[in-house]
Amino acid sequence: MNSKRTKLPLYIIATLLFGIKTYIIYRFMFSIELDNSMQELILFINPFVSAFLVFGLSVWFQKQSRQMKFLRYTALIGTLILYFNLVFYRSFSDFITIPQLFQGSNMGDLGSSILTLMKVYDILLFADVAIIWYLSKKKQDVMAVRYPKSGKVFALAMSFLLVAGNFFLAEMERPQLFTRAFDREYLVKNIGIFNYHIYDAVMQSKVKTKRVFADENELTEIKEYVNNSKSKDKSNMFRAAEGKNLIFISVESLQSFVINNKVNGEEITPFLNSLVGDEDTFYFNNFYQQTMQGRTSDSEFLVENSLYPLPRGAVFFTHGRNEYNAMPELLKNKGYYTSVFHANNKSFWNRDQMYNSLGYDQFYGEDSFEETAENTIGWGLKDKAFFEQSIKYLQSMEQPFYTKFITLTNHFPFNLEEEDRTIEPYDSGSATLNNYFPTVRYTDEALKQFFKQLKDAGIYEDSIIVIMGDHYGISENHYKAMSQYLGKEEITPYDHIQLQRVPLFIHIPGSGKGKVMSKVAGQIDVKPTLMKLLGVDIKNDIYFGNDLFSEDRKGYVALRNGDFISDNYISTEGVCYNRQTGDPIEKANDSVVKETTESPCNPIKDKVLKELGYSDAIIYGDLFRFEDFEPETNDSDS
Ligand code: GP9
Ligand code: MN
Repeated sequence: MNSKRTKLPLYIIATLLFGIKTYIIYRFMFSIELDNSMQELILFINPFVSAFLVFGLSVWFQKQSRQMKFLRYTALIGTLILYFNLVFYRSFSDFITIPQLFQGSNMGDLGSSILTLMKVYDILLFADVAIIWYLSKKKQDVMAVRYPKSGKVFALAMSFLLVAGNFFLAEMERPQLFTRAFDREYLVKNIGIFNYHIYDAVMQSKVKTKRVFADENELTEIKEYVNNSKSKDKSNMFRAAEGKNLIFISVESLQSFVINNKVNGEEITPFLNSLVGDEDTFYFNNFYQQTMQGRTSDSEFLVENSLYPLPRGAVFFTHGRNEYNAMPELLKNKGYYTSVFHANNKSFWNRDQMYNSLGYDQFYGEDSFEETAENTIGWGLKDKAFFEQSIKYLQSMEQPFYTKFITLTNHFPFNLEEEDRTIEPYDSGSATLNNYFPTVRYTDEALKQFFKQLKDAGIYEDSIIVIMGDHYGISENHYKAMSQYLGKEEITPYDHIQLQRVPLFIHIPGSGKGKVMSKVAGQIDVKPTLMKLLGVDIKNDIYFGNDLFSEDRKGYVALRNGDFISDNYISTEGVCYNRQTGDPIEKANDSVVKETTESPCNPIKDKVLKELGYSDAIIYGDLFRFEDFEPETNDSDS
């Protein structure tokens, strides 16, 4: 009988047919962006790897008929999964996630338009299933395999090896692909749609269990802590901007070290520098970014909620469906119209979903802007075009409004065309640092133009404008060049913490009270500060920041890894430094104080860790679903 068998068993044929079909769908039916040949290669490989992983399991069936049946049905089910995703994608430009599948409204939308989303030629996507079906019925004898145990084990080992190889390449191409829980498009592009669904299912069940075991009483202790750490006094800025529009600009990768600084003898940020010391602007020069793996999205999370992002993964992605009591919702209750402008794909960082949970009315994503070859670079629309194209939306927007703008041009690797460069790159061993300066300058100019456009549109006077850097742009990999630029021998752990400072400007036209504020502050403080400025009642809110205009403050800023900056100390890598001098705190016998009981950093460290833990408990347990945040009275004053 064996002599009759072909060299090409059905499970191999199925792998090839299904693999090539999947590749065609990825490449030509989903609009997956491929930036380099490595990504092309990974996208080509992963369909075959996934197909082999599944079809390869068929060799374990003793009975030929079972083997054939397994291949028929897995090919059919696999194709249906692909096809559902395709139909869904045609409507939402996104891949299905498990929670979405159970979200009635999305599926309802899809239901009504489903016929328009299906094309006649889609039938061709089932061609391989038909072939596999036919061969499995008619050629069972020649196409089934009967491997000895070792052959079966070999097939299994092969498939694991291929998967490992695929994941290795993916991790190389996109480091921390899994822990950073990126965009779904990145996952699909790198590990394929089937592995993506498995990943999604694992994530989902992890999130669900933590949530299931959470209970309402956990909030009691947290509330007590939070109420003790809130600012209690009423600052002279309380309600200073009541009724004004809030225009919040999150500036990509803008760090504080460029402010009032020069490169090649030229100012880097002339416009922002003009705001420092301006009578209508509060500039915070000791303001720290507190993000983790979720980068821009983490900084958004900090700002909107005054809660900490998660120690791993992006909370936007992992807890996009939680209950929050965020700025958009609070402002909406006060009659504001709330929106976000960001010229990137809407599902990036799961923003489309998260913005709903945060209570935004509208998200102007990539599809609200006109992109051409001239007005885009790197990550997409250039900042100048971005602001320019946004003005028309602002002009027709109901006031008061809260809008958040997220810029893009100053993103790693800081590409900029020659004609957009108004200052020359720096000259060091790091192209990243070198090119950072001209893109920062470009964004500075875009901001200057935007202020003018707001004035011309008659929006400026009735608005307050907040400008904040989202996170660092220059990573530790470029610290050699950085030390050269800063004229230091090396970047020490203390310097590294100081490089986590990002600018915060609060510009209030007509205020006249503007000044430079040097108190230690962080992104966690933005929400209470702005809410008090706009006269929003947050007495019953649960948050970890302080009002930056208040005198009653905790006196420290916690970084997500447990490091902190306090009024007097900086704690990092287990060493306590004097914040002013940068010197490690010394013991009498000259040795550096490690963070033991004798270290002055120690009591603060305890609070920091406690606070981070409370914030995590809120998110993992989705504890806000148990809380009713309604303010007690309408005219409450804090
Ligand atoms: C992407 C933009 C940049 O939409 O916000 O994200 P980042 O890589 O900085 O987190
Ligand atoms: Mn960013």
